[in-house]
Amino acid sequence: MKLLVFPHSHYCEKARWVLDYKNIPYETVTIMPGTHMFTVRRHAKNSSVPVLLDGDMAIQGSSDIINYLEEKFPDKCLTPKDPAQFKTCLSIEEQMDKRLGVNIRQILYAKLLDYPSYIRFCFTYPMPEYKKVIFSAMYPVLKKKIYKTYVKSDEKVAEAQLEFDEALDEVGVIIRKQPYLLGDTFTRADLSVASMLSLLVLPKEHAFPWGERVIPDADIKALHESYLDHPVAKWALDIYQKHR
Ligand SMILES: N[C@@H](CCC(=O)N[C@@H](CS)C(=O)NCC(=O)O)C(=O)O
Repeated sequence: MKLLVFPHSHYCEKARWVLDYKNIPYETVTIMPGTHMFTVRRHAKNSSVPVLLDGDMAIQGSSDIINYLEEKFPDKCLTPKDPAQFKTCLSIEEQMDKRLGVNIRQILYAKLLDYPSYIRFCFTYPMPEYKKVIFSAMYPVLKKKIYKTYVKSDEKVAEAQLEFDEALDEVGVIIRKQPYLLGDTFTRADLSVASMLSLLVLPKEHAFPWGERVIPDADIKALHESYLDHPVAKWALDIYQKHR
């Protein structure tokens, strides 16, 4: 199996975590942003990663990848069997992929796009030097594209910040009463929420070496630090430590 990824992407992290959790052998294929569209569209409908390639099959999207892996490798199951729990679990995953995942990407890109060497490290971390040079040459165009697609405007970033905080607090209410989002058992809902927060809490167990890179700006560092005492940030780090 092969997993097409951007190394730092939280959706890619979610898919990779499931593969690792279930001890499934696979190869990670890091693809170049920009030209990734051609690579990904050779296999799948949209241009987004993660995409899992298994023989002739291409599965796109982190949740569909989990569904596929749960069916093919039922050991170490991450999806509740009980119908009510199943519904709640998938609903948390779907909602938080958007309310935490989409919003944190928007908030961070709004600040990080002014730091090309940091962005280059995130996208090209395991690539050969010549690809890093190509990335730098493409960056002015990529920056505009990323801004237009994910950041949009200062007003939208302010809205994203409010939505993100609200979603984080909702997760906080659940985990105040119990160790995992569905009670006493680790499920794909926990794995998804912790993955969505990986960009914020920078866990050391993550496949991408956050620690090798100093956060490029005091303002961004302050943003990360302002969340470190949030119970959900602490919980996410704990989930990483126990299950990643
Ligand atoms: N809902 C999707 C979201 C995937 C996604 O947004 N991927 C981004 C990277 S974080 C991407 O590939 N962007 C480039 C593109 O869409 O062409 C999932 O869960 O996999």
